[in-house]
Amino acid sequence: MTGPVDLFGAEYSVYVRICRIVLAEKGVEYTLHPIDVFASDGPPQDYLDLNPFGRIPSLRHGNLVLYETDAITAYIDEAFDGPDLMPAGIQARARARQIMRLADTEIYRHLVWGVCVPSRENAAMPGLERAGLILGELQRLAGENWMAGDQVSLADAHVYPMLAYFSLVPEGAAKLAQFDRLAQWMEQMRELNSVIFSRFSEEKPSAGSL
Ligand SMILES: N[C@@H](CCC(=O)N[C@@H](CS)C(=O)NCC(=O)O)C(=O)O
Repeated sequence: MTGPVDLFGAEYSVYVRICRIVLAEKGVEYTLHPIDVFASDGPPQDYLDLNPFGRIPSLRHGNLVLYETDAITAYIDEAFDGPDLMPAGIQARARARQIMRLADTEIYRHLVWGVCVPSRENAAMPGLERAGLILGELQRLAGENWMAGDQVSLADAHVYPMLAYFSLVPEGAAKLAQFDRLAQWMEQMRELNSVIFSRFSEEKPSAGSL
């Protein structure tokens, strides 16, 4: 399928950033259309035509409109030239999918919404209690250099933005430092152009602290 690629969402969103990392790793040009789901009056009405649930991101390519990040990233990987972003081996692919699910069910819920978001309001961070379990398990499941397989994959793109927010919180950074392979993986990810290009505003050198 041909046609322009349009991504709808906000730069602050972890799920939008996952898609941006994947688009950049594939070398796909796209236009990012800003949609602020947390605006006081909610997302614009015409965005709800793309995603009636009002969540970001959504992707439009030709006449295909998709929402749900794992569907979007799998589509980008399969529809465009560029490096394969799923490992070749069946077991490594299974591991990549498992890690992506784990990111949605545990990391996003407990380490982003249970740590990063409350930290901005100086509120208690209930997710910190679960951080050791989550990070320990993630480190156990992860491959030697990348999350799954021997090169960057959709799983790396899925996990990084969530842990980037977590590591911006001092307590989160301290927890991550206890998991040496994960900490090293974070450093390696920070050097990818796709990750640099999609940095959250808080990660940019001029940013103040959260
Ligand atoms: N399951 C969705 C989750 C997307 C999601 O939760 N996005 C957040 C921003 S990072 C959002 O739109 N939140 C607004 C809301 O839930 O109303 C996906 O994989 O794309």
